[in-house]
Amino acid sequence: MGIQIGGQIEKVSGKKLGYNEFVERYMEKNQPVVLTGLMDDWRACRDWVTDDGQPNLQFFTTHFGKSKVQVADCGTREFTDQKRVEMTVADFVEQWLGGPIQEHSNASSHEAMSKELLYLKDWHFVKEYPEYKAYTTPVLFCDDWLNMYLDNYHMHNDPNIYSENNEISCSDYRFVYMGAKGTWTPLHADVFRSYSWSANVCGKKRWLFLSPSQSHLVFGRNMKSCVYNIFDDVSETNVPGFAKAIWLESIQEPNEIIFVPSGWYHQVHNLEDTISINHNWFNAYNIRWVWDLLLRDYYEAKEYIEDIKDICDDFEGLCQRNLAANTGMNFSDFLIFLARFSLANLIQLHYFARKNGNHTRHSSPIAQNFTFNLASIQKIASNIKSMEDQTGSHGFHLDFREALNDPKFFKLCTVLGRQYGMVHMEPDWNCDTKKAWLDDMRYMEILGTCSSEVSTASDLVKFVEHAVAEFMGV
Ligand SMILES: O=C(O)CCC(=O)C(=O)O
Repeated sequence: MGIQIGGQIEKVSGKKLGYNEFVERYMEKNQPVVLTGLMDDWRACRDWVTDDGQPNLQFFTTHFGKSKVQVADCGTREFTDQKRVEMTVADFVEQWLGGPIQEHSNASSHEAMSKELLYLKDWHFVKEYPEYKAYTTPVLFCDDWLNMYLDNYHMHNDPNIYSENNEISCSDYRFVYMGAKGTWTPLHADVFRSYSWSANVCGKKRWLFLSPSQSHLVFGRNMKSCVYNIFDDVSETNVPGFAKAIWLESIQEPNEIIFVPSGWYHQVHNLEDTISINHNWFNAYNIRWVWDLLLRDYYEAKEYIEDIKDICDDFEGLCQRNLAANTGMNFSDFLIFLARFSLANLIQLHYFARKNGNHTRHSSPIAQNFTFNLASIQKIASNIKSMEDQTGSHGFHLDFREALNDPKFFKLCTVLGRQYGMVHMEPDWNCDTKKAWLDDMRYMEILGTCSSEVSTASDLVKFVEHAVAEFMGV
């Protein structure tokens, strides 16, 4: 029996959709949408596509042929994902052009037919070729805390976990995907339960989505193993709810961008030879999802080693190390990220108030956004604090005064200002130099009136509360 499709994802003109409307209708409500008309001037759409709309594979070999990339063998499962191999782009293109020609009209026999179909995935193209400027991120997706942060800091720093491999794979979440007709991505929800957007430079994709309220229906009885391929003959005994799941579908055409909300499980099939660009990101609207996943993964990591608890010197430490290895960050990483980000928002807000007058902060969308960010961080930090009885407290250390002298932090602040300037169409609102920043910060009473060091969730809550009270008149 096939899957039940309940409807199609809405398609909307991205040119006509204002930022606030995108927030209200899709980000805040966590609903998927396909946006058209946002890729008109992308260099990728010219350079990477032949006149007849096919991937210009020769261009990749000539210009990026030496890049080492991860390639999934779509016919071979390895644990919860497809088997991956590393190869150069030139070798990938050669195999694609020389590979077997296969027809895929019936998705139900997909696995048998997709043997040796190679799919280049998760290519950190922007990191590798920053000068090339293949595309500009649409403004609707610019409120991106994840990539802003990773451009300056690592999410996790433990040298025991932090391998060279990790260095590349965790450097950012901006990717290029390339695959022939028939390549596909198994059912999953995105990393950190982030949002993602995926843009078709050429080719066509079929997306199948399951809303988070139904995600339990694709898990086995123990809620641990997720269905791999929804077109397989999924056993009623192993996954009792599967037949009840109602899927949403989208056929994504070239030059269309799909917005994938947090926690929506999805499976994706390339219906034609396809190149796509995608980003994962999170911000104040979905940061709650990131924390919920982290907490769930923490309990799972703990349960997994429960039997060695009594013989373990530092059981909590081991849980946190395993959490970082499995999820990509642990509680301290998350807290330090939140602390840096709250300071950056606070500085921007303070700077805004000094430049434009305190009275403008309620009417300005940009100031409202910084305020909203701080409020969302405060909520999450309070939640982490309230869990500390169960999870223990998680040592991290951030000295705000030291951060102010750190060039990486300056960059984070500056990029934050620039991004929100773009999002709210005030591109020039923040064009001051580093010197001006420093002068401004000297007046930051906040660092004088409450401790400038944070090392627990409680410290962070206090700091943000104090900041909110000081600058927002709350
Ligand atoms: O395009 C694909 O094959 C998968 C993309 C995806 O899962 C995503 O962007 O979240």
